[in-house]
Amino acid sequence: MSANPDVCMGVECENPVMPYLRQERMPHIWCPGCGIGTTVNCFARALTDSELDLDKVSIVSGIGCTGRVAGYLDLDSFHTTHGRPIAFATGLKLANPELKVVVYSGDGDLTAIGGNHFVHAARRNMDLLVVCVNNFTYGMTGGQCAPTTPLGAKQTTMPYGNFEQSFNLAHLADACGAVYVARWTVFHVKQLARAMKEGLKKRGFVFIEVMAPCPTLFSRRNRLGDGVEQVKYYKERSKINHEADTKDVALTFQGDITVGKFVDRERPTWLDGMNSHYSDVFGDKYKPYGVTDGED
Ligand SMILES: Cc1ncc(C[n+]2csc(CCOP(=O)(O)OP(=O)(O)O)c2C)c(N)n1
Ligand code: SF4
Repeated sequence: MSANPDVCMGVECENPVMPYLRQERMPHIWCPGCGIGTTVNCFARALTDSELDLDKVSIVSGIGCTGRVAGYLDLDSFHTTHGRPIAFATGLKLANPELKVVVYSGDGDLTAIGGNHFVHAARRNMDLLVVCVNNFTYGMTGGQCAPTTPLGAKQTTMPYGNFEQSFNLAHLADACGAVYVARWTVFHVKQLARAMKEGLKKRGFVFIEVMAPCPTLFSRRNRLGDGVEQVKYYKERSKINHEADTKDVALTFQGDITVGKFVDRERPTWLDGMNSHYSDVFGDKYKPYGVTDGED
């Protein structure tokens, strides 16, 4: 019997997510109603469904509330410095191409301080699955304005409403060359788990944006209610459109939300490009590096 059984209608059953968590790290730091935990649940289900050898899956986070994910998952986990998870993950992948390397971090970590690494890893088609929990704010440090904060939303550093243009992350990833780009919310748990599974299986730079509530900071400052209210908003205002052009899916403050798998294409990964280039230059003298990289 499991050490952590749930009781459901009088029957003890193990929560399927438990084996993926480091029990000794519980309780977690996330606030009630925070959306990050829901994304972790989806990711654990995706790991099960992917049937990958977990000894060959690594997870890398930066700093932030979302950055805690790596520390809670019972994988080879790396909790790196703010803005650097993609740089770290790139090194990890190139040192050991057999690994499936997942970057799991917040919108600030990945696209503010880490924005440079983000655009170049997408351009190079580095073989990484990047999951970005977008709560439109810097949660861990008290709710400052992020590159994703929609126009008009209030933040500690924008008390009269944000006047800066925000990033459309899906379009950014697409324009830089990501081979897979999807957006879901924490209301869309089935679709999110499926996207994560696809992302785990796909070679190249995969970007999955997940809209998630930060009730403690973003919602409170903007008087949007608790986490459940935000999930209701996601439910009511989301429209699935897999065909959408990413330039048309920008998010606005409490406006309509386009979700779906926007991009799914093939392009040589960075390692593919290097191997093919040096094979052309050096012929048989060159031994391709990491050729079993990511094969199912
Ligand atoms: C070099 C550096 N600059 C700033 C910080 C402070 N800091 C820690 S987390 C964070 C922002 C986190 O926001 P986000 O990545 O959106 O994650 P969230 O907490 O919302 O999940 C900042 C600015 C830091 N730790 N290191
Ligand atoms: S501050 Fe916001 S993002 Fe951080 S744990 Fe709390 S609700 Fe989640």
